[in-house]
Amino acid sequence: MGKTQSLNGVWEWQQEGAAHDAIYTGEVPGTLISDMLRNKLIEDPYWRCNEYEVRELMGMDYLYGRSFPVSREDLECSGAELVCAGLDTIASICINGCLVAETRDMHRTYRFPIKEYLQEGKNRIEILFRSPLNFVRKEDEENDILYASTGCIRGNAALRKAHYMFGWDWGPQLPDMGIFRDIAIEYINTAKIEDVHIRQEHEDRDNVRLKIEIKVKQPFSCGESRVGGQSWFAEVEITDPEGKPVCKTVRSSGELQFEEIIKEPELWWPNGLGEQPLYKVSIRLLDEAGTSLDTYECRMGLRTVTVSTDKNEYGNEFAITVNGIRIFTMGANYIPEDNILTRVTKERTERLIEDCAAANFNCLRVWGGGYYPDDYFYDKCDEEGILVWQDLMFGCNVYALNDNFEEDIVEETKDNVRRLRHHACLALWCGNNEMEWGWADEWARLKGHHPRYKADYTKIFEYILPRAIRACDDITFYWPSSPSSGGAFDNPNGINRGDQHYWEVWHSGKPFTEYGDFSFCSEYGFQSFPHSKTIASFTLLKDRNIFSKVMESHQKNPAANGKILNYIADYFLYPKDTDSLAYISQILQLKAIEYGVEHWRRKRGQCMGSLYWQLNDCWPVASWASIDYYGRWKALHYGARRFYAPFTISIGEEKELSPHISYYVHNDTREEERCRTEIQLKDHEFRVLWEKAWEGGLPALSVKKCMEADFSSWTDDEAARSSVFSVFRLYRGEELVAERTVLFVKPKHFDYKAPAYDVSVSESDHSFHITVKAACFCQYVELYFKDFDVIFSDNFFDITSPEGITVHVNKKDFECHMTPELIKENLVVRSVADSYKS
Ligand code: BMA
Repeated sequence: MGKTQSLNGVWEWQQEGAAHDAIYTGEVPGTLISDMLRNKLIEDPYWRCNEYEVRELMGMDYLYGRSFPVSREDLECSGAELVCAGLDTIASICINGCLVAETRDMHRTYRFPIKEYLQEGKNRIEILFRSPLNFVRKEDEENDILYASTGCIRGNAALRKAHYMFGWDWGPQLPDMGIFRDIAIEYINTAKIEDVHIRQEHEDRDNVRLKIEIKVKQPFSCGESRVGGQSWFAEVEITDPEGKPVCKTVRSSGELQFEEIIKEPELWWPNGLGEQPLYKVSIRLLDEAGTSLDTYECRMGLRTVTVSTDKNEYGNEFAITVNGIRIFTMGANYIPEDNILTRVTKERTERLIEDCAAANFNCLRVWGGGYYPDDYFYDKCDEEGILVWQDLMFGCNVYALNDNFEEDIVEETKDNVRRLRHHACLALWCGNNEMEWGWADEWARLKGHHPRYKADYTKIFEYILPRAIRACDDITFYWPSSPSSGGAFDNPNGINRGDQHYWEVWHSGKPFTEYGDFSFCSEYGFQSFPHSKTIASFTLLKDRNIFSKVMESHQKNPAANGKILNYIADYFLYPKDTDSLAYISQILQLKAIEYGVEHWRRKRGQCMGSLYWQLNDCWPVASWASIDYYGRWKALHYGARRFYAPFTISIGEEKELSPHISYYVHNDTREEERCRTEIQLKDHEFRVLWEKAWEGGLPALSVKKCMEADFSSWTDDEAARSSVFSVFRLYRGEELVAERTVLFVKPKHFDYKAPAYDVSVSESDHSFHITVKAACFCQYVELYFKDFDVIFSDNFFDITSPEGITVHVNKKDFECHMTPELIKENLVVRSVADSYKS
């Protein structure tokens, strides 16, 4: 192909039109806010209320520049392209004083021919970033669109920049800017691989046919196509997951379509349903003499994925179908991991996805109000078996279609579809977040808009973008919006077709016992405060009251603090301090989501998926996330590990607090399971009052009601009702697989005793084992370390017997050498009773 000259590294930058002429250094890839922080020009925007001051700095223009050398040989190339993998967002690019291009879309990869601007010796590139804040403010003044999502600056829909950067109901208004991905010059001397498209055809169980199409770019001046010229060969090599060669084929120019059969394929499965074997496809482009001109490599998981919308007895199912098997989708919605993009790293993203797999997720929805994640996000999802529901980057906005907008959205979609289409994890493309629903149900804030915008909606999401996708990926399922019943404003959030967003619990304040029957709940959620340690990261001691200015600023849903208190009033006693309030809010969040998930899993068949809102945070904040900004698992994430376990149990009350209980076993694996379950009724000092057991087989991909019980003879008595509980256990052989408990009164009326916890710690080669015992029944026992952040094998658990619970911690989770004594010293244990008793 030729040489690639990276322009990453140190750049200079300055504010345009500033009263001073200070020039600072910056790091590329990077962002303005990161560079301001590095130069100590601002304080951290996440600290207290710094957000607003830093936001206003985004109301200026900034010039970035650097010099770079070009040699005589470089100039002898037949073409040179400037390749920008991510420019955020409104940028004018000049080389040696000449305007090369202007950009306005952070989701695109730009390639500009630049040979004519280059000179031998020293060259200078300058990129002027115009203020995104001014752009959207001006747009808002000039256009007739009145809608923006809660917390988001109006006018943002007109700019192809991640919407959340302008604020959301969980995110700050910090529309940063800069060269946030690689920037380089490619000198083209010889033919190069321009594009590779691989399709899988699963003929039968024993054969997968890979159809590989290679597009080669000729070494003529960029943009020109000329027939003839050099001849070349392409070599395709496929290796199996163990690295052994499966096949190697060479073809000459003119016939760059390969078909390879992989015999006895090792299939890729989502997490919980099988392994994730990855084959490797390597392509080399060679000249006649056998010299390598260019290479391409990708990993492939062999699988089919589609979404079944077949009719069923309720309406139409919505079931992600992998290798012909309809799976019950379990996961959450992913939002961008930060407002300051330099803080998103491969390590941090990989850890987040490992945390999803550890909590038994098999899917993430990449929500449309952000930006397309980096390749390493999808690589990790391939490895961990996390299917990706990929929204296109549109959400909660009114879009005006014009020529520039159309060009950008088509090109950005093609760029990203080409980049992502080979990933095993890719399950479906989805047009946008909630806009079909908004138009169809005439959301109050959409009323009064000119009808052209509704027509533009249809053109964009039901014609222009599906066509752009199909041009690059004719296999992956396309869904016009979320929620949707298939498009055309046909009852998008209808409960028995397509997917649903259910926000009556939370936004409408309904109790979580209201979770009804859905075909696939792709959004529903419940807020909580992050752990006190996270609160401490953005507050002074005096701020730590949820109604303080600082705390309210880190709570972007205006009605939320009141809602949390309301729901607490329903279930728990008034917490004694802010720390306990945060703890109780997390338990409520866990209870709320668990209630929904367990209900839908019991309705397996009618319902085929749950993706709760939301997995993560982009800054330290009170939100719907199950993992906070610093990667700390909230109670919900530990809960998810239990309620998303493929093989597990659940307790179904006839109605909340009823003594008539049904007990269920769930098997979402592909193997039949043999198991034993037992129910006990106990008092709070662990005395067994009644018990029953069941043993049997459970077919793959099924749910079964294994027992029922009527506890009314105990619970009729007022005093007994508030001191007995039922525990339900699942065993595989001798192994205790899962345990659930149920009360017959709300926790605020239960007669908890505040115990002295008996903690003992032992160690083995790689782990510490912490046993917590108590003399009485304890609920939602939380363990945390004052000075360390670790993931416990279980947390927010109940103690239901004198043996207590033993949890494990990986030694490598600690940054320093630990001993069982130090563990004991640093560990904090608390449960519900401690939240109100001092
Ligand atoms: C959903 C999302 C987001 C929002 C969340 C919580 O509908 O799509 O717009 O953050 O609700 O309100």
